[in-house]
Amino acid sequence: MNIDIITVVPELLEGPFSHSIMKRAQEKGLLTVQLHNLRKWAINKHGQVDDYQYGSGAGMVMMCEPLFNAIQELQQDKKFDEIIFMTPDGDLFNQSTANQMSMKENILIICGHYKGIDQRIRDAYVTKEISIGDYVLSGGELAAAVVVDAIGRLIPGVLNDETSALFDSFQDNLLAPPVYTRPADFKGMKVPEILLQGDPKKVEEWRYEQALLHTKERRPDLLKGDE
Ligand code: 6GU
Repeated sequence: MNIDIITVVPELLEGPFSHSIMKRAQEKGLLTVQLHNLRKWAINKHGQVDDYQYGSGAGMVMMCEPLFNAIQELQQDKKFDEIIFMTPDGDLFNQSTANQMSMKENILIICGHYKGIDQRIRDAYVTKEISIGDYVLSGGELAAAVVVDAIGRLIPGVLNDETSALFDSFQDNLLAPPVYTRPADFKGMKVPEILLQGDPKKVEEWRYEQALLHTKERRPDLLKGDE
C-alpha cells in the first residue's frame, strides 16, 4: 500500500512512521508513506499556501491552487483509490473504516490547517472526509498519523502474528479481554487461575466472557444491534 500525505508541517509526521510496527511495515515493503510539503506548490516565493476567507471571519483558509497543483502532480504517478481530507467535521473514524481502507492500494491524505481548505477542493477531489473524534486538533497531521497507523497494521504481513489483529478490541464490536504475564503472583495480586491451567477451550471461553463483560460496563453502545 502507498500512502501519500500532503501537509504544511511534514515534521509532525516524521516521527510516527519511523519506529516500531510502521517502520517494520515499510522495511518489509508492505507500506510506503511519502510526505509532501504543500509549500512546494506555494503560489509565490514567500511560500504562501493560505489566504483570508471570503465573507470575513477569523482564520486563514488553504488555497485551491497549491492543493490543486499538488494533487495533479501526485496523480501523474498513481491513481488514488481514495483522497482523504482530515477534518473535525468528517465521518468519525472507526475500526470498520480502518478495515476497509487497509484493502486499498493508493491513498492520498490531505491534512488541513488553519480554518481548513477551500471548499472547492473538497467538492472536486476529496472522496472521503475523516475525523478521529469529537474534539478539535490544531491540524490534521496528528489525526492522519492515527489513521495511517490503524490502517497500516492491518495490511497482511505487517503484524508478526497475523491472527493478532483479529482479536483486537473492536474487531467484533467487543473490547479486548484483560491480559497477564509473569509473575503469576505479583505482591499478592494473582493471575486468574484459568489462564494458568492451560486448557485452550476454557481460556477462549473466559476471554470471550471477559470481553463481553468489559464491553457491557464500558461501551454498551458497541453492543447495540448485536445479540
Ligand atoms: Cl481529522 N482534524 C482536526 N484538525 N481536528 C480533529 C480531527 C481532524 N479529528 C478530530 N479532531
